[in-house]
Amino acid sequence: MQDFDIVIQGGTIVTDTTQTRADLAISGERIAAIGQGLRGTRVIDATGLLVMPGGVDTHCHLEQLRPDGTTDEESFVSGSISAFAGGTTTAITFSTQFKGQPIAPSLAEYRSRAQSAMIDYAFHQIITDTTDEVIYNEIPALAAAGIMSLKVFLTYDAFHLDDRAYLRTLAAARRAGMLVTVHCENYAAIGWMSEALLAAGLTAPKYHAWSRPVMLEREATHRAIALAELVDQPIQIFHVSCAEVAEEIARVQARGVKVWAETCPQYLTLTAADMDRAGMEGAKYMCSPSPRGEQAAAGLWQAIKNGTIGNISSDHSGYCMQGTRGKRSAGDMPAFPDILNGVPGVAARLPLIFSEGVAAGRISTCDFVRLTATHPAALFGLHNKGQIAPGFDADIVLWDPAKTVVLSNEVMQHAIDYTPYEGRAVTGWPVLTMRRGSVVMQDGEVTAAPATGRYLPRSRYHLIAPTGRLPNGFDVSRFG
Ligand code: DUC
Ligand code: ZN
Ligand code: ZN
Repeated sequence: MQDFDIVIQGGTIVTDTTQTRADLAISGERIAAIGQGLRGTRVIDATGLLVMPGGVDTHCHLEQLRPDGTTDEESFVSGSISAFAGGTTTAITFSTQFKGQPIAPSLAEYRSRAQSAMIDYAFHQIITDTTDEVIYNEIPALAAAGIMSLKVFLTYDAFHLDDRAYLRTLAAARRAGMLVTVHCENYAAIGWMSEALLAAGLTAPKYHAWSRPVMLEREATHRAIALAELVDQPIQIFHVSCAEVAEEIARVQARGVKVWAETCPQYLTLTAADMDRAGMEGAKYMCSPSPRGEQAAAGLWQAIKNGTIGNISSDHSGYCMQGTRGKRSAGDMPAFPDILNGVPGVAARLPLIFSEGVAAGRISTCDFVRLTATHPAALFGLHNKGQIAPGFDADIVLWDPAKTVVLSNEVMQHAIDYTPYEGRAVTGWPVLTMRRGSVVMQDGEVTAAPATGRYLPRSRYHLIAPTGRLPNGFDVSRFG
């Protein structure tokens, strides 16, 4: 019998649909075989462990550029270390267009920075300014460069697209065969609410949640979907925070509209009450949409179980509590609208979802793999990722389902100076991470060298093709 480069022996192989006691063989960078009694030059003992695809995190902010020429604090190197520590091997990160500027220069800068990554990576392109040049030349050029997903924000001064700009982006994406991801919150209402809260002297972090209640996410989600239906452009709704929003999505999914949904661990584990702490402490839990009430997590788990939500990403968006580039970039005790929104979570994602999902009996181990690796990879056209089968990249995590770990900032191994999950105990832990056949983390020690990650260009794929159902049969994207 042939000797493979590596054989992982004695574990339980988990895919999105099956769970089998078998050996897994790797040749070079790829999975070569699954079977019994496989022989390898190197043998890894996985007795008592789950053998799962490395996590695919399709929403992860690393070294994101800022308009002033600086970047967010989590670099591609530190973010890769944190990803590997938490069992994730692939991430989609964000290239940003700045208002008043073309895409190409910031994309070139971002691509160059990304070369230091150790994870394999692809990009979403954030669209903030829909000039004719962007719509008719730069978006098609993105597709040619393998960037097949756009992100648009329906809120934030610096990013917000109005309905017409959103429609132009949808039409351009349809022509280019891309998926559009959408941050759904009502811009005008949040601005108006925030001004009123400040006028009333309500400035603390907890008022972040008051400034953007559920109906503002629900309304924007409804509008984002309705306009996508007008154009017949598939979309994924980012970071769904509660059942009321999931219900908007479920209703149109039932009609066959191509709308997918993502949620994140913070909406399953944190609540608005976490922001109600003294001083700046509450800012540690501030993200957008806001964490919701006590009942939100139960509603989201229901939407996960019934298939409305198929992707659980981290939305890793880390900002330090100390220093001048993070949560305090506008001062020591800024009012809530001036505090950067986001929480770190690329390392915590898989352990939190395994613990709250599988160990707590809410989802199966196969569901876990589907939600955190297989479906996100398929939805975003990462065709060699997210599955354990011959021919796929040998991105593997060996997972101890019984190991209990108390989360701490040190364990996260990121560049951010806190974790919102400090002190939380989880059951289930990654003990070894392999990226394309190389062990990159074992027992918490990350060994990958910078610049060993690979850019993953994508091309057109069927899953995100338009449905062909157009109002009055008129394809507005050919003219609009
Ligand atoms: N939306 C994101 O997707 N990430 C960070 C902040 C935000 O509002
Ligand atoms: Zn967002
Ligand atoms: Zn994000």
